[in-house]
Amino acid sequence: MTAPDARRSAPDSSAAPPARSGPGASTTARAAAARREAASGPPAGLSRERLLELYYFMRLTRSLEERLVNLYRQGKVIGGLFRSLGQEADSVGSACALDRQAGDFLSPLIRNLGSLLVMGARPADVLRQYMAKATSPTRGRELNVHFGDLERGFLGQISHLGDMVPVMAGITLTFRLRGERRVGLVYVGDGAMSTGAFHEGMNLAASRRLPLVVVAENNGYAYSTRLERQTAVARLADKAKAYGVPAERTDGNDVLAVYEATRRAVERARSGEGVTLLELVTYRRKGHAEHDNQSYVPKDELARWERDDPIDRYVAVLGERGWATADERAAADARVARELDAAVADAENEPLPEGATALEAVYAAPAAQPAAWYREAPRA
Ligand SMILES: Cc1ncc(C[n+]2csc(CCOP(=O)(O)OP(=O)(O)O)c2C)c(N)n1
Ligand SMILES: [Mg+2]
Repeated sequence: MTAPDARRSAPDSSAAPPARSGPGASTTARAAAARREAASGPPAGLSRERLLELYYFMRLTRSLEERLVNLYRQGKVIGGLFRSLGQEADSVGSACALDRQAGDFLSPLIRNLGSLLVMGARPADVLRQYMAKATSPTRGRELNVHFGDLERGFLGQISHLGDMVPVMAGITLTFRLRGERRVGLVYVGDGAMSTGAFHEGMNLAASRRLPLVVVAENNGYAYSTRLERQTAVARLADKAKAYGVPAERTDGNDVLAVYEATRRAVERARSGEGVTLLELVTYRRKGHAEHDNQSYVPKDELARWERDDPIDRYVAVLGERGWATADERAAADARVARELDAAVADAENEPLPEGATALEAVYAAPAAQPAAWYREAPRA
């Protein structure tokens, strides 16, 4: 077993970031990193504008979540608040590898705000959703991230862990049956990979060679449960063998590595070669949600991963390679601040739904059957 794997699977709470392009990365990922190093050019398909866009979306994701934390502390966020601090490269790098023009489609989880933004979700809508405003995509009927936008290419998730894998198997089967060359991408957490639904979905998608990319986000925890306490498999990519599909294991805090690995998987899917399981090794730097104080997380582990921050790492790469100037980055930061100032001002001032509308667009109207779960008001 390689050193980083040994650290990640040790029962002594000493999970550490994987060595960059080191033994924890797959052979293909290492070769790609070496090629990039040698050529000193950006990965295939990435212009300077696109490289800067990756930075913009990671910054937007982090800043939007910071605005949400402020609103949460003011009591303006109605439900739970889920952070993706430290996982921005995972969401942004993978979603950017899809081809939106071709109609590629993704299924996000609670920690994929970055993916939603890449697909075109508007920050104001995310804020409205968290504040349960009447103007939110679900018109105040849901309190955070369970909303979809079929035109922009993302599905409204359901909370049941693992269930989006069979759902996306079904959606990509539809692409196949209609003769469309579209690709689906589904995210699944390390915890969700231990569900029956994950297994059934993987098996279906693999046996039918569906055009699906399965992104396993190994962030070390499921709620307060460490990885090694809920699965005996140290490298989640190894689970691919059970389904007969190829896998790649990549440093999830390196946005370019994530982008490249996802692109390879998307190309395989589009050319009819079927499913790829992509393990992104990253870390959940906050608790499960804002209400969780992470008391079960060793402080030194957290400190080590803070030093592996995906945005800091990308800023260093952009500077060293001369791919973006400090001025260009500052302009992207200013754009993020400007857009979020406007989005927060809009969303905060909008109304909550009227109580009398609570049942609208929830049940069929007129009801097919009388509702058995609430009593009609007594008639006068
Ligand atoms: C089938 C099922 N069991 C339990 C839960 C409760 N639950 C919600 S999120 C979560 C942890 C998820 O961990 P992981 O899949 O690793 O994703 P992460 O939160 O780390 O991104 C649990 C146990 C659920 N939603 N569905
Ligand atoms: Mg997890």
